[in-house]
Amino acid sequence: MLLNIWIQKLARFYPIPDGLAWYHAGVIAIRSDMPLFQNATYYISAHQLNELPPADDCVEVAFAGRSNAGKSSVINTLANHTRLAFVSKQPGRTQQINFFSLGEGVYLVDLPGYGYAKVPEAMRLHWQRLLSTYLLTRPSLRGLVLVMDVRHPLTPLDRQMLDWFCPTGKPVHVLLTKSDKLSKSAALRTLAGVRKALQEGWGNHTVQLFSSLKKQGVEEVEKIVGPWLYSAKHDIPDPMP
Ligand SMILES: Nc1nc2c(ncn2[C@@H]2O[C@H](COP(=O)(O)OP(=O)(O)OP(=O)(O)O)[C@@H](O)[C@H]2O)c(=O)[nH]1
Ligand SMILES: [Mg+2]
Repeated sequence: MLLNIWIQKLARFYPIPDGLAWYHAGVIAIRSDMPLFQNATYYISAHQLNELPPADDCVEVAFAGRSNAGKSSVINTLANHTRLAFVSKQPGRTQQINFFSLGEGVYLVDLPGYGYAKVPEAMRLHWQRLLSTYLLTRPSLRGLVLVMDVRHPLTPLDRQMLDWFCPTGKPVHVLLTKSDKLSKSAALRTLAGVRKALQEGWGNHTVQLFSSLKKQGVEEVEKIVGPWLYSAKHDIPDPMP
C-alpha cells in the first residue's frame, strides 16, 4: 500500500513506461496486466551506420538469427501486431536494420538474417561488416535476442555469432522459436540441450521456447528483456525514505 502511494507520487515526476512499475531502489518489475512491447511502432530503417538513431539518448535490444528463423515474427508477436515487421516465407526478406519504437528512446531492432546463400557476395560482405560493427560497437545496445528455429538450433553461424558477441559482456537471450513445430517433449529436450551447450560454451546466458504462431513465450521474453531496456534507460532513485 505504502509502496503504491510512493509509485503514484513518483509517477508525477518520472514517466513510467507502460507495462512497468517501480518497486524500490531502482528495481523494476513488469506488471502482468500491461504487456511491455504492445505500443511498438515502426521508427526507421537503416542501410548504413550513420542512418541509425543517435546512440547517446536511446537504448535498444536487437533480434538476430539465421535467415527465416522467425525474428520479424517474434517482434510482431511481442508487439501483438500482425504486420509491424515484414514477415515472409522466403528467407532474406529483412534487408535493413529496422527500429521499432517503444517510446522515450527505447527500441526493438530487427536485423537482417544471416546464412542465406542466395544473397550476392557484395551484399553479404556489406551486411557482414555493417552488422558486426553494429553489434560490437553500438553503445546503446543493451543485449541480444538470438532467434533460432527450435528444429535447427545452434547452427555454425549461430555459434559464430555467440563467439563474436559474448566478449562484449552484454547478455544474450536465445529464443527457440517455432516450438509449435515440435511435440512438447521434443521441444523441452531441445531446450535442455541448448541450455547446457550455452552454459558450457558461452557462460551464463538465458534460453526459452517461443511460438509466434501460438503466441507462446511472450511473458518470459518481457521478464528477461524488459529490465535490460528499462533499468539501463531510467536511472531511478530510491523512492523509499
Ligand atoms: N509455425 C510457425 N511458423 C513461424 C513461426 N515464426 C515464424 N514462422 C514462419 O517462418 C517464416 C519466416 O518468418 P520471419 O519472421 O519472416 O523470419 P525472419 O527470421 O525475420 O526472416 P529474414 O528476415 O528473412 O531473416 C514465415 O513464413 C513465418 O510465418 C512460428 O512460431 N511458428
Ligand atoms: Mg525478418
